[in-house]
Amino acid sequence: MDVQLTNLQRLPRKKIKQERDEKMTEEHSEDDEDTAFAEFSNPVPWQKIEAEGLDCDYALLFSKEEADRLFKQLEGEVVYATGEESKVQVYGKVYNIPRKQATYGDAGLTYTYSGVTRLACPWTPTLEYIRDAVTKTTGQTFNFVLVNRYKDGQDHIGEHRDDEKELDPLCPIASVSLGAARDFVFKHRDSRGNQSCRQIEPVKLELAHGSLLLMNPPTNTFWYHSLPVRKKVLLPRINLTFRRILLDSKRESKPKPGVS
Ligand SMILES: O=C(O)CCC(=O)C(=O)O
Repeated sequence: MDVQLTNLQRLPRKKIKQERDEKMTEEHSEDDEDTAFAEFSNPVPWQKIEAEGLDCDYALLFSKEEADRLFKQLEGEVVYATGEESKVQVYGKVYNIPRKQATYGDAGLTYTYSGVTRLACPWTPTLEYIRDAVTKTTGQTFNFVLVNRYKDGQDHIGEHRDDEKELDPLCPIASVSLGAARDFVFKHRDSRGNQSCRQIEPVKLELAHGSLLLMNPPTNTFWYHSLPVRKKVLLPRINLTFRRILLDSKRESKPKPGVS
């Protein structure tokens, strides 16, 4: 299924939040009212993308001019992992990754994926600015971001799910794209590879410069995602996936979204 990103909708959760804000204004002063509405100072038109167990929202968050500026600033600010730090482990074997990666976030946070544990570097001003823009638009807060830089269409990321135990299962993963537009493919876990037990159409999107894709629960339980090789893409792209990592005390009792 190729999703045409033309049919614009508003996020249902935003309406709920606005209703809550209306209630708050009955009880609080005018100053509080301003603060409550400032939270949603960046309304955007959303496209809903749904399939069995897949729930995403897509929008253009930044204008071309602003996205150009943010891309340039990130090129000057983000320090990518090198050497041993830039490798991952799959079934005990160490691999170079076909892109560059960096991790930023709140002090002391770590994130373990593909057999490696990464410590968050302190937020840069631009990452903080983008994180806050995502929060203003979605009402969700994030304490960590994984940065992936693809130098051109040869760089890619294979099929995987973002379902690590330290992620808050109730928080969407917010994916901001800057630079070259790239295809992005979701595949249902039951319809992958030789052992697939069902035929479920993949969901294919193109992630534009300045866009925001929200992967809401339980998407990452049922669907793998990837950014395939596209040899015709000659320009770089930076992707930021904002996440909420559970603090140690909350990790033990993690409920699984969509699984009863
Ligand atoms: O670059 C992208 O759009 C995908 C990144 C991704 O899959 C991830 O950070 O888990």
